[in-house]
Amino acid sequence: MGNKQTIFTAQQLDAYQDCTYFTRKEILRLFNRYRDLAPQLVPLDYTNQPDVKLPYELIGSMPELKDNPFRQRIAEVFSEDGEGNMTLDDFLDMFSVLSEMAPRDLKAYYAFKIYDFNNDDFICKSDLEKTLNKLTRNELTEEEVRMVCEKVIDEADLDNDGRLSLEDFQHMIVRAPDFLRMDWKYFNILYFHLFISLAR
Ligand SMILES: [Ca+2]
Ligand SMILES: [Ca+2]
Repeated sequence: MGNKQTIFTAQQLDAYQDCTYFTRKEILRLFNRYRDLAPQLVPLDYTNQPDVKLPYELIGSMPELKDNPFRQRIAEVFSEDGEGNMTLDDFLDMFSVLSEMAPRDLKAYYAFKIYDFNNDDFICKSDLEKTLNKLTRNELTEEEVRMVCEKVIDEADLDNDGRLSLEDFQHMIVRAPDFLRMDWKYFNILYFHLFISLAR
């Protein structure tokens, strides 16, 4: 077979290994998954860094994302264009942060960004309401959502400015040891339990 690895240069693969939690083999496997989403768009040669982006519709249809109520938001946060359309680098970043190997602080940082819907670096009441509505798939009444959000802010807002900074958020998730395991599957479930336990 010879050297079938002509997709990336050795330097490119080293760089991907340095900025993700993946081995070369895993990086190549993810490249293949990325390419399988649109073989007509993604070349087999990345050595000259082609300017390729896959549309959100393809990314959001992947098994890891398709049932996740936050799929669009996750793709937005990890995409350089902020609209969920992903380059290969964006794609590898997303899988890396949501992999088992990524440290808790990094997961917390991205979780914070995902729940900060209006990108103002704070999770405020309207962000929380959106989050909760997505988590419960609109099964709670407006009044229930409002109560839970108020309690969460009440509990977690350490500096009493009525919203959660990244620091408030990090303190909050320290109480949820399972947060470390946050990956595709646990991502929503844990956050939901955290919400409910804080609201009690
Ligand atoms: Ca916000
Ligand atoms: Ca605060």
